[in-house]
Amino acid sequence: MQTVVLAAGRGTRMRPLTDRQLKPMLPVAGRPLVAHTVEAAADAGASRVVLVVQPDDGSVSEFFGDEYAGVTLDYAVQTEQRGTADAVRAAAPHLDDAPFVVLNGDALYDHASLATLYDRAPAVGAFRVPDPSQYGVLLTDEAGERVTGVVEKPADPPSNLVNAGAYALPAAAKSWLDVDESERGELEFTDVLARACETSDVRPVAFERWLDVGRPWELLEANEWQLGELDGRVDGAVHADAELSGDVVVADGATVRSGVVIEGPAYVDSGATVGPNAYIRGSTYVGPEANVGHAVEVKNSVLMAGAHAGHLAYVGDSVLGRETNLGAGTKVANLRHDGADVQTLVKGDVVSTGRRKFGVVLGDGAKTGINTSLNAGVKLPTDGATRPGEVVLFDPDSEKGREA
Ligand code: TTP
Repeated sequence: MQTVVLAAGRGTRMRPLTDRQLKPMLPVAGRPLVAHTVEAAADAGASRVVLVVQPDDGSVSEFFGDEYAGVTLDYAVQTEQRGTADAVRAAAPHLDDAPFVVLNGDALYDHASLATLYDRAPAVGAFRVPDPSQYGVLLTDEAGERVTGVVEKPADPPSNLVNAGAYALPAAAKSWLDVDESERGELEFTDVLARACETSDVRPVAFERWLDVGRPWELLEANEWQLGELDGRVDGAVHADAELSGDVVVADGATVRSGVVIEGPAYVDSGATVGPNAYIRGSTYVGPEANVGHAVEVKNSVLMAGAHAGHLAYVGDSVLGRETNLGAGTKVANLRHDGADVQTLVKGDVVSTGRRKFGVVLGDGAKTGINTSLNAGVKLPTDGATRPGEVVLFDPDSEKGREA
């Protein structure tokens, strides 16, 4: 079935990581987040994919070209980020007069569940979460076999089945895309779904696994998921006395020096260097040209392209943006003494990450002075810097960060 993948969002909740990179292009286990969406679609039965992209961005088309994972790709430009219905409207001229699937390009889907969605059209992907109040919650008939609507962020959720941003709709839905602005000022695809529910029996397809990647710790979770599915392979240079265990990928052009211990799952991407005497463990991605140097321990973290932790550092449960640099002796806290889940700021609000272990987020180009200590949940802005010996307890420039 022809499939629209939405990749033109602003990614404001993912800041500062999205200041210079598009959210769909953030790395997940060695390729962009949206590549996982396209692969899932291809596996599930997409005949052709229309990617909706931002006007001045070539990064998506540069990565994919006109064929990927065995499917042909087309690009539709959404000129202004007015909402998901508007994004699909941009794709409409590229669609044949036939049923189509719409997928958010910033989520991970399990392939088998997605295949069920394709088979059962008209249908909407659903996922059970413990606290649905922050999601669009699906309303169904009593038997749970037909979707009757969606309520956004309900105070009193009618069920714990949330909208997974995956829709298989009839051809007629192409003419329902002129929706009114919602309360939050967007043109929402859920209004198109509501119309589909009025005119046909839209089935909920419960996904076994699904992850919406909207906030920085969800990028860690996406990497945890996808690194966990890797088969180890060594294409790069690994010193004879380095110890690799579990599934570890050392890509072509990567170097693992002497005395290094890597406990997989882990991925050391092309051009990256690790060691000598470094320790990498637990779902860690070391991006292209990144460096993990002598006496550096990295646990469960994402180091994007060109990130450097050269000497004597600890990085746990953290995301380091591109071309970041940690001065010698930089330490990251990733656990609160009271054992509570780590909180962080998202668009100025204090939010729980739902994780007992969460470290820091560094925007592209951020640098720490030697012996910097970074508290759990701290974010350094794009190109931000700390002084030598600085202790960063709260997000810089944010009084509210103190509450976290
Ligand atoms: P959202 O996650 O709702 O929006 P976003 O990605 O812009 O992130 P944030 O809320 O943090 O600013 O979007 C869901 C999907 O739809 C996602 O894959 C991006 C895509 N999208 C578009 O393609 N165009 C749009 O105008 C919007 C709002 C979203």
